[in-house]
Amino acid sequence: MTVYIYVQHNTAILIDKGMGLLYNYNLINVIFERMMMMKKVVTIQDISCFGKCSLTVALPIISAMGIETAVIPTAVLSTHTGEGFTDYTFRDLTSDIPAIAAHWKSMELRFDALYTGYLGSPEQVDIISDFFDSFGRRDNHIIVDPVLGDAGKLYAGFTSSFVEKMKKLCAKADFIIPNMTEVSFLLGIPYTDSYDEAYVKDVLRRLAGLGCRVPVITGVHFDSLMQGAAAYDSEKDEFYFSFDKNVDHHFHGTGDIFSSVFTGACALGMSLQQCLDIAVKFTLDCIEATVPNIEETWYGSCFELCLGKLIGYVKEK
Ligand code: PXL
Repeated sequence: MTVYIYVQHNTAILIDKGMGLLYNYNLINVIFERMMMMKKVVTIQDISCFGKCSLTVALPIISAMGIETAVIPTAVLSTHTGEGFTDYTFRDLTSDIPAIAAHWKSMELRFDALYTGYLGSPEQVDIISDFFDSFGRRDNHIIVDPVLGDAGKLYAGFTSSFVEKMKKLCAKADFIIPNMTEVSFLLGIPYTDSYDEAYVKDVLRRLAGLGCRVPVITGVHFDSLMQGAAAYDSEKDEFYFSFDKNVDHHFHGTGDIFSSVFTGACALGMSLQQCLDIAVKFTLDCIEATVPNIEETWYGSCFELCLGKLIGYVKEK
């Protein structure tokens, strides 16, 4: 029996040639549409068991955007390594990654976006680079958040050889999403918190020189009123900016929030400007939701309180 399915407007028509039957199934259409629309992302970063960053942020955020989210944990830590935590545990999962990749390859899994965050060791960066070669395609996106540091300093445990490896990984990415600290380490230039638009455009061009198609810088501000992100599409030679209200507080994990929303938006096929706008807006929502809880939630942001809004933003686009 051969069944042909035609999807037209809001209905699916099933035609069984042999029996000459013709069915019109609205319900099937709904399932069919959802299957066709459901995007798949794989995110590769650590699990900080407590501390609201990396996978515990990326997984709920990308899932809330209606995207199937596969994960490869790079390491398990008891907390993140940022300010306020000491004596954390660290279990390296580097040796698990090639076997996971081989299993997935045998199943011919395909992803609409490959998104990396915190990586635990230089060897791990090489393995992820191979993963990009295996799972990158002309029609999917490789997004690298080159997690290296903040406020002018490298995170605990990172060295200049790790920075060199990360630069090579950036060369394979369609999008990289550094903050200004990471920009300074990737380009080998002094960190500055005071700059103008010409400076941002210059460093964006130099980041594209690393080999990635679209560098995106987070936490960009030209005054104390507005904060946002800047991007450069090197193929089109066009710059993009998105700003919203600046809130004078800094919370750990907001870079992970931005990159996760950006990745989700990319996988959903939004334009670069839309990706920037939704990521900037949601990151601000999370910061504003955290301010009243600052005493209790000093180690991360209250993104959980904003997931409903994110679902709304996705529906609007
Ligand atoms: O948010 C970035 C991040 C992710 N994972 C771990 C970290 C950090 C930043 O400090 O320590 C383990």
